[in-house]
Amino acid sequence: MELSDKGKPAIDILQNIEGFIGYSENNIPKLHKGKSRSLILTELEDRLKIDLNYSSGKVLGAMTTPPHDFARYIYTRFIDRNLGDRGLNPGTAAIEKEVIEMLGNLLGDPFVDGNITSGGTEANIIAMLLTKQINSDIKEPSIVIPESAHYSFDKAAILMGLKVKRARLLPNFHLDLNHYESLIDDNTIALVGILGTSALGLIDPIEKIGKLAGKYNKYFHVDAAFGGLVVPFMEELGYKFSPYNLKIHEICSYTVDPHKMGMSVNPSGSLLVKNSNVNSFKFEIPYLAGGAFSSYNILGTRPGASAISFWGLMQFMGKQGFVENVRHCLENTYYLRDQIEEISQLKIATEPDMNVLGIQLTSKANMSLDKFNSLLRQKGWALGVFKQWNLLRTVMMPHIRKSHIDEFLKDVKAIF
Ligand code: 0PR
Repeated sequence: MELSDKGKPAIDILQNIEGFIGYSENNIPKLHKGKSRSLILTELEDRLKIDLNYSSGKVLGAMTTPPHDFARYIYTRFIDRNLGDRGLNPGTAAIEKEVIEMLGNLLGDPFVDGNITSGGTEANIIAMLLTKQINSDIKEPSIVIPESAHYSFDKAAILMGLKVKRARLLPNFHLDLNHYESLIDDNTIALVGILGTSALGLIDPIEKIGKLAGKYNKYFHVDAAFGGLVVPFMEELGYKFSPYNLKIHEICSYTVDPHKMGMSVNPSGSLLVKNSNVNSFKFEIPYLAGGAFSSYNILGTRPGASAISFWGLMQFMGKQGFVENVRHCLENTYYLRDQIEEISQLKIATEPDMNVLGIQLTSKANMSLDKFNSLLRQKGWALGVFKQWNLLRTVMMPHIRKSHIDEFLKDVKAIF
């Protein structure tokens, strides 16, 4: 049957094509024949069953977790607030400012400016845009990032025509600071350090990078999308860290994501900006109904409910609530680490700095990482895969229970 058959309804033609599986309902139903809510909800429940669910524990390698119930409630209640036009929503704008101050306070400096963003990607891109504007006289701008930096910096580089210089990692996956420094030159417009790398949750030497930023007079951005809401709470639990927070005066901006370890709703990131170091370059839209306001965002219309929910969640949980949550995540991390060390076919990639644990195969496994991962996937386990470092990532997010880890280990042992 040819597609060009004339005189036949299109659907008849389609039905004769190998692989045709049925009518796809990608048209809006005719208005007068809209379906009932319950029918639609039943259909959605049914269709979305194939999405992995967090309560199964199988989402063992992602940096997301179901948002806290109270954050969900607040989000839906105030879902109509648009921070893109702050003058129309002065209450929401004030709440956003308080959230930024609270995050700043947690990270060592309440006198920061900033905004809630759609996530870490947007925050990192804005930071690169800020330094690009500040250094507009540099014709071939480049940024120096650790090899372990998130893809958002590559996206920023593509968007702004930046050259990316990647500093090597040492065998233990920590940053090779000597190599990092060797990449800095006159064209460098940003130094980036990470608090909680995507692959292994490792902490870069933030204070030392700050010293380099001072020495070479460079813009310094810290990507604490994950670790920004982990490390301060670990300190409360007695863990000691070399200086990492906004008290380091060379830092210009800082990314922290409430939708990761802040247990808030998607989308919720944030960019904290140190006014003292950044000559307040903001985007101003003059024609808005609520009046001209400027912000650091790339998005226009943006969910005020993200700011409001995280404000409510911080009030509700208090510092102690987050501390307990982090304690639970760390207990699971160390439990998994100890168990992995008992399995001769596996080893940990490096000692964890927070609740992210990398797993590698030993020669005893006699199997490729791809094969191991696909066997785990067949059993439903979703881990992060970092092929360049031959490791699988597990993230002990708040929804993970010890019983999930035991299930995982049972399946792992059955593979060998
Ligand atoms: N900075 C770091 C250090 C990150 O790990 C991430 C993303 C970002 C920035 C960007 O954040 P957004 O995704 O909010 O823009 N970290 C997660 C990761 O790469 C993103 C993610 C989350 C991916 C859940 C998959 C997933 O299922 O793992």
